[in-house]
Order: sequence, then C-alpha cells, then structure tokens
Amino acid sequence: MRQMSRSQLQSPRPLMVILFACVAVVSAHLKVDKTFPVSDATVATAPARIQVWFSQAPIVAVSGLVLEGPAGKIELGKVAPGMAEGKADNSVVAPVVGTVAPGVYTVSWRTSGADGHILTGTFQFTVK
Ligand SMILES: [Cu+2]
Repeated sequence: MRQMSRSQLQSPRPLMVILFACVAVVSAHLKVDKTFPVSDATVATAPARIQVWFSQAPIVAVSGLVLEGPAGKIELGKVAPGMAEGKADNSVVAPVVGTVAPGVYTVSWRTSGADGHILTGTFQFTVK
C-alpha cells in the first residue's frame, strides 16, 4: 500500500513536464502573416485565388482552404504551395473554381507547421 501511494504522489511530476513543454511548443506555432484577399477588405472583383501566408513553412499535405459565402460553399481547386520567384513562400494557395457573387465571404484555413500540430483559423472579405 505504501509503495503504491508513493508512486501516486510522484505522478504529477511527468504531467508538469508535459505542460511546460506544451507552452514552449505553442509559442513556436505558425501564425498568419497575410492573406489574399486581404482580411476584412472589400474588393470590386471576385478573387481568382485564395492564398494565406504563414510565419513559417506550412505542411501542404495537411493544409486545407474552404471558401463560404451567402450562397454556401464555393468550389476551390487543389491546395498547393504558393511560390514567389520560383521558391515556396510559406503560403498555401487554391484557385477559385466556383462563381463568387457579391457578398461577404469567410475563408477557413487549416494547416500545420513543422511540429505537425493542426492549426485552424478564419478571415473574411467582401465582394461588392
Ligand atoms: Cu504544436
């Protein structure tokens, strides 16, 4: 019995180590640098693509973009790594396949940085 309660007392220690490790990991997560269309912008013409740039290289294989407007989901093409001057530029991009009529649109993105943790977010833009 004594042996058992001693090991139970010691059990919080590994847990604390894990919690501290998580705090360190969270601060290393990628963040959104910029988007196309620009977040909260009102644009005169429907965008031909949706693109999100991050603070570090996104893992494209686990990345997703969803475009949703007043009429529901708008079809997007395959998500690909964004390129600038022949190099991957820490972005993911998808061509807009469906018709984007005037209205307020929400983009939902999903990706991961080097540590493999899935991160998600949204931004909005308006087509007038
Ligand atoms: Cu993480």
